[in-house]
Amino acid sequence: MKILRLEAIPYSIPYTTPLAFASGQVAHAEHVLVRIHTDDGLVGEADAPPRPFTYGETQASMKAIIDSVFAPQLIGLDPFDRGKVHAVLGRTMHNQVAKGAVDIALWDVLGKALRTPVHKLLGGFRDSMRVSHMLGFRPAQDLLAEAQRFREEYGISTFKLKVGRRPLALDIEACHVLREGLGSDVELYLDANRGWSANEALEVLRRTADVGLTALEEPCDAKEALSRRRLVQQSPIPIIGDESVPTAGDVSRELLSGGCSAVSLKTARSGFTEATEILGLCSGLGVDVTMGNQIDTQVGSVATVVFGAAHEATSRRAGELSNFLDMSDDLLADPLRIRAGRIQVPALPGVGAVIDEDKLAHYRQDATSPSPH
Ligand code: MUC
Ligand code: MG
Repeated sequence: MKILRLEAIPYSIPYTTPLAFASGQVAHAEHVLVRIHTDDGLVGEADAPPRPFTYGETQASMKAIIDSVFAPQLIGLDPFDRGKVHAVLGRTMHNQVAKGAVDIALWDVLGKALRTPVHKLLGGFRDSMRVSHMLGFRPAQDLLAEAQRFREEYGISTFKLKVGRRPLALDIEACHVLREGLGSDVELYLDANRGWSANEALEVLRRTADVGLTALEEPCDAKEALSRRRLVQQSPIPIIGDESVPTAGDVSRELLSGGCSAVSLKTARSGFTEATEILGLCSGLGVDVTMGNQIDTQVGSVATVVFGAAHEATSRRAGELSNFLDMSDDLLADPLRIRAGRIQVPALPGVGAVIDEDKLAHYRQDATSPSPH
């Protein structure tokens, strides 16, 4: 089998409830659907969500790097020769999200070629994952109402609250309002997206000591190495690295320098191959991992659940899988469902994200003719 052609299809779907957080806001899913065609007629697919404020990639840059740099080097390779594929991708620095989508699309090809769910190829540990929902910037009472609705409608009992880059009192108030309103059987943790200094983070941890938070994600920039290490040493709860740890090398640096004590794994920026390396590194070092959300569509959330449910260590904690609920529409032919707080792994060959072609035709932003490769 040989790679025949790559497509990078830009599309845009509006959010009904835009998500705002310390490092940005997302009101439209302006993503790229990556398709890899093989000479025996298989097509592998994956979603690439650019986060310019976090990784520097844009929808246009992802399309350009796939069309003009990755495609010419990958065409003609056998998708099973994963070492060759990754040597090619690794020659280009950065562009983690574009590489992640190419990697997942190739895994999709492998699963389809073997007529096997990729979830089984990766480990097949469970057939579903518990869901954690991410709450963006809103007044505290609105956040509580949203969390209560998600608990009642979907059975979700783990929430990640976005904090940072606004008065500390607002974040502290939101923590207390959520805990008082939701009771003690709900898990709450925070993500500041680099919106605080280490000292501010310590102050918030002191003033929320009675809230029972389970973790704090990316409190301040990883470049503030000394103060981050002090925060990790003094914090009573794990400090999760997220945007500071997109690659296995970054994970090594942050863990070994004491910049974080747990890791958020995101298939959107690490693909399945690098996510496997990161998972091995964390397991070997005895470090907890969480399956994170890159503000993913249903297509991206399927990839997260496929990887997360495949391993014991990634399915221990609830994965961030539900932000597609804030979108007005999606590309999946068979929409994802959250029941009793869980999402089921699709039992289909490949990754299992089947695209609705009418929806793609409706939301795609390019001409519908295939790209030159
Ligand atoms: C998160 O966990 O930080 C925000 C930016 C991004 O890349 O992912 C989200 C959620
Ligand atoms: Mg985060």
